[in-house]
Amino acid sequence: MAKYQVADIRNIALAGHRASGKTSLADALLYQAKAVDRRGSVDDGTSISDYDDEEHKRHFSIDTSVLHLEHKGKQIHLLDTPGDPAFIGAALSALNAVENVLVVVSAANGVEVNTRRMFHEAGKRGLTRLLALNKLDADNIKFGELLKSIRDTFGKGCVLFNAPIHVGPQFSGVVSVLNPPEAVPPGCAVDLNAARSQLIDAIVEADDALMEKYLLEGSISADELTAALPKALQAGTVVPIFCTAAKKDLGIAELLDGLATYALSPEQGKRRTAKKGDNEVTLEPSPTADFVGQVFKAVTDKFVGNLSFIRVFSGSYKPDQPLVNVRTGKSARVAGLLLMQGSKHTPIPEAIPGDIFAVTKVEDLQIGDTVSNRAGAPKLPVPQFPTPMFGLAVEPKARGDEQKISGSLQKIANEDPTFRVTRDMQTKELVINGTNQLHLDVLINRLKRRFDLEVVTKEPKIPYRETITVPSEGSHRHKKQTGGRGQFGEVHLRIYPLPRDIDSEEALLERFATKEKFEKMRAAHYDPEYNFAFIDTIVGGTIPNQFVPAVEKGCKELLERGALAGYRIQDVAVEVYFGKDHPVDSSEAAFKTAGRIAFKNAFLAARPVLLEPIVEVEVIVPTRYTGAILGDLNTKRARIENQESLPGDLSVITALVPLAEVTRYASQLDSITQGQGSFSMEFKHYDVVPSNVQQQIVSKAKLGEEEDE
Ligand SMILES: Nc1nc2c(ncn2[C@@H]2O[C@H](COP(=O)(O)OP(=O)(O)OP(=O)(O)O)[C@@H](O)[C@H]2O)c(=O)[nH]1
Ligand SMILES: [Mg+2]
Repeated sequence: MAKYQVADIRNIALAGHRASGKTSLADALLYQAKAVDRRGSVDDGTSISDYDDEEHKRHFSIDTSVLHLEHKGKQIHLLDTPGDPAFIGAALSALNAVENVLVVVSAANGVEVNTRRMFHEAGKRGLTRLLALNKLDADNIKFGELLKSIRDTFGKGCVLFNAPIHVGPQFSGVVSVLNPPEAVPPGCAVDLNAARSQLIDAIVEADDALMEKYLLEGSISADELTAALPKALQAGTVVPIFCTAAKKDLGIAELLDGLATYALSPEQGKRRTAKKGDNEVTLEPSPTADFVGQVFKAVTDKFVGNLSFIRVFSGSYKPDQPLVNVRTGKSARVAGLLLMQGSKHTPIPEAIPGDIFAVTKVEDLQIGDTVSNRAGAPKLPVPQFPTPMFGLAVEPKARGDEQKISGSLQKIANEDPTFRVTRDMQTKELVINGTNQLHLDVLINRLKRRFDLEVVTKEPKIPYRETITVPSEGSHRHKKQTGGRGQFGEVHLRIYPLPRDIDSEEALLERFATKEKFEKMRAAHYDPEYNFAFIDTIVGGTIPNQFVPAVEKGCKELLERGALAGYRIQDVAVEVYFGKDHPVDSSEAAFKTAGRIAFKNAFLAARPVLLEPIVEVEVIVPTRYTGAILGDLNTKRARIENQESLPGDLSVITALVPLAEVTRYASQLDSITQGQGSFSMEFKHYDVVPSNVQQQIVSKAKLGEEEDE
């Protein structure tokens, strides 16, 4: 039996912009709650939460760390997420494991790009949001303006639960707004009465009866307000603000009390739904329900091997039960359940709904996998992550390491949903994709430290795509007579642009490969990866049935190789309708080659174009830089979507820009704004490359004539 009940659990992610003080708050909270016996510090490289060597060296968080503490009878699981957009995958993943998000704002810097991002991501998931205004001890803080900008940006529901006594270097602590003291302490940064009415207004907003009482009687007790809070927090009409200086341990005891008192338990928070066949099932946090959990983090630890972090959504789990991966159906034995404290862990006998624990050495558990203790359990939706678009070609430093490097990079990719490893079919180079340069730098270092493998990187790779704009046709006769048995195969085909919104074989048959359009259709196959259709309308066995799959294979080879400039092909349908064979010389290999070259001939005649990835860039800068930012974006083929002013004399600019133009935006923005701007970038869609740019890319690629091998 666990020491605590489901109602006692509080799962809280710390999120927000880089360097706002999330990790420092985590260290301070752990120490305050006596969950650790020493006070960790980011600056000294002794943080309990940023425990990784790379984190120590760089002084920022790279992955989410999982921590826990007990306070006022509550079991609090804290997930400290990284704030740099490079590691957005880890931060988003953590949001799927909690009911509450404490968005940390640096009082010195105000609202920044990732503050907004995480606040909205939490809202989208129906999570309860709380705010910490940290670094209140820093110089040049204008508290009134800061508060106004927060309320203007995130809504009037953002209300002070406590207020600072002095701000800046004299900041000495906080005073409660909900239960204000009789005498207002000198130096209080706000008018406590006004702050309290704002707080009450926000709370009664979610409760009609209370609102009525308030309007009639003009006052409301602290107890009544507290009782009404869970509903308001659930509805998001109240977003409590706590004031802190993590580095000086000020406001930490009050924040800890606040989290234990106001954060929602798994029973109060929003339920998650899973799918069982076609049915939606709501996962109830009942200890006696069937066990369902989800993996939200996976790492390989030097000492214990692979570690998978699981959040329990319903039912209880004990280590003597099998752990079934619902995706693969595979069942594993676990050695034990671990309660994590950064890099340290203690065994626990059981996990109940809401719990967060880790297991070791279970193979093939990926982020997003649903786990249960029996087969056929409902499956939670796999979380979506931004598509990693920043690519670098890598090459081993030492000869002979190729195999090891691609295998080890694959292991790293399993732990990071925003990292991918592929091979460029044209250049045969290994290409890694991540969110940005910093992200890839960190992972290349990880490759070195963990696997002792070194790579050199080459210029950024843009994942262009090739497609066609009009239907066309092509054929090829592959004939070779080089002593002994010859080779013979002839293929005739037509190709068509395939609409991009087709996403399954059913959709293909319904909307494109219909009997009306392809009267002689014998079969139609769909490949979602390339949005590619292969349609067989061969009459009278001009290509014998046993060779048709080889023709399809040949076409698929071209999809990967590209025809115009060596990039992947997408959005094309191929209709094979005629061919010739030879009773002795025909072979699979011959038809494969004939199919590939016929497709290529048709492709090049179908007004092919290159597509390029377009990203949405959001930039926040002090208003005086707006002109410079817009001017620079204009030279980058950008389409400005929106420009707004933010409180605090800031501007936010959103633009759609070809990825190729912004691979070095981090350093460019820094130099335009002297380091005072921040930005985020996310893949949106593919668009046709302007023809002058296409010419440059195509001539650079200089694809050789297709070998008629
Ligand atoms: N003056 C002051 N500095 C602080 C405070 N809290 C954190 N810092 C400093 O701010 C820097 C960043 O702190 P972190 O705790 O690493 O910030 P973070 O939000 O975890 O950063 P990321 O992990 O990169 O997102 C460190 O140098 C801290 O010492 C504070 O309350 N006051
Ligand atoms: Mg951190």
